[in-house]
Amino acid sequence: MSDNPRVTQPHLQVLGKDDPHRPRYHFLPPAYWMNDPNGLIQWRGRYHMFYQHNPTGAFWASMHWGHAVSDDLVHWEHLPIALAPTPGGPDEDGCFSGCAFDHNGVPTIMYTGVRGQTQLPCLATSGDDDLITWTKYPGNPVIAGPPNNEDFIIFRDHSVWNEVGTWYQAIGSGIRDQGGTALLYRSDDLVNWTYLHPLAVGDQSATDPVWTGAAWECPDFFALGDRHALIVSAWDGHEPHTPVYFIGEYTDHRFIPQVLGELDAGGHFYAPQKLIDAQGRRIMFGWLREARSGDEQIEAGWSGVMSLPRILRLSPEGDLAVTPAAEVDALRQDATHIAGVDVHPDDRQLLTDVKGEGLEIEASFMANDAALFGLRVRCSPDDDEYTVIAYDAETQRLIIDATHSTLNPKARGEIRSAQLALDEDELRLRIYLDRSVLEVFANERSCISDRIYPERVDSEGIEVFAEGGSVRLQHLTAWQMSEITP
Ligand code: DQQ
Repeated sequence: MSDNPRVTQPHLQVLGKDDPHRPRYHFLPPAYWMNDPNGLIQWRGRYHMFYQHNPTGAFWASMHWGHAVSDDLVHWEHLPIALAPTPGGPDEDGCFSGCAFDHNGVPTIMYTGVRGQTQLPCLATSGDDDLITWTKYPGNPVIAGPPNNEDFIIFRDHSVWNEVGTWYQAIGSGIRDQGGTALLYRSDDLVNWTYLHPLAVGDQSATDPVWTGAAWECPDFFALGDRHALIVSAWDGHEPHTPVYFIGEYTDHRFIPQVLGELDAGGHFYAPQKLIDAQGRRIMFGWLREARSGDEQIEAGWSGVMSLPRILRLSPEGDLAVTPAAEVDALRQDATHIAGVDVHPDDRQLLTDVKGEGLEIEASFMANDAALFGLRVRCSPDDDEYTVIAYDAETQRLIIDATHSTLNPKARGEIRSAQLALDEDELRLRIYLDRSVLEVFANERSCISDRIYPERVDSEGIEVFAEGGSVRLQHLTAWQMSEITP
């Protein structure tokens, strides 16, 4: 049964070209809705990205798998939709999230087929090296239902791996009144699966250092240095909450988490997934959710953006280190360098040589005695609009304050923060501004992403500021970034 869905492609027509908020160097489909990255895989040297996609409008419905391919993780070519619901099949109401892997040279996908209220694991394979054509396994679903020894509240999304010839998969779930879980299964052939036990279980009554949710969506389990990492998207029972990571020991097919943290504290990065490339890099993408109203998204004709590729490493302290992939540097164009700016207590300075809506900014601060310091970006000349990227020395938190990012009352902005201890009082920032996208990486460790929708065309300024003491901006380089789409 060949199910390659040559459904009408929105891919020929780009929608929202005149929308000032449509990103230019982050990946998104030509039109309509996108959410989770799916099936990330390097195949025959090329990076493939599939993604949750509604090809009928810029709203969540009728999940298909969109598809794009890249040689460098940054420039993408749009390809036909890879998976579409099959009428009368176990995925007739949607092809939800999943992963891709190599089964003896055959590209294979495990995804969640949705039919009515039922969400079950389904398999598909591709016969071509461009991963264009996919055939669904006629015996789908390959697991008939969740285990019945507990009250599980969801059963979807897949992480599949091989251990010396045996297949394992973790499926996202939650144990009612207890917390999120990833259910571990084993198989010799990908078709017959035996349930083993929960790989790990969260505690929904605990909030420190981060709440891990009522259920876990999109589990991703993999070796990281000499440990293992489990990434899950904490779901609150109704909607996305936050992606979290656990690092720990994996022995006897049980995972014992030792470290828990938030992957991105901005509240708009969700459902991340990693791929492992030929260099052994763990490269993660996540869905950057919109923050403006549903009506505005539909009117714009597009919704949802993919984050830049992020490299995951184990830090020397045994924590997760996150940095942008080096390939992103290829987008840098004209550079402006600023060296040695002393900012006096409660002062703010406009960096007159730097402005824009499509920038990378690399900055290093020496904290001195300021209580709060950092940059303001996308500033209008008269303070109508601005977004603050700050470090609070007392609480040791990196902050994004988007409460003044737009004059549009329907594009909400919030204050979000992440724990960050400085190394020898130095704050190193890498900031990616791409119209409505803001991604901030700090000290090669923390990450906060946000969505901002400034209304004014002159909201392009960059300022440096200090409150309650002074700070030294040791150096700052800003690059105009080139577009990735024609
Ligand atoms: N999105 C998919 C689900 C997943 C959720 C549906 C996470 O498979 O649990 O679009 O954003």
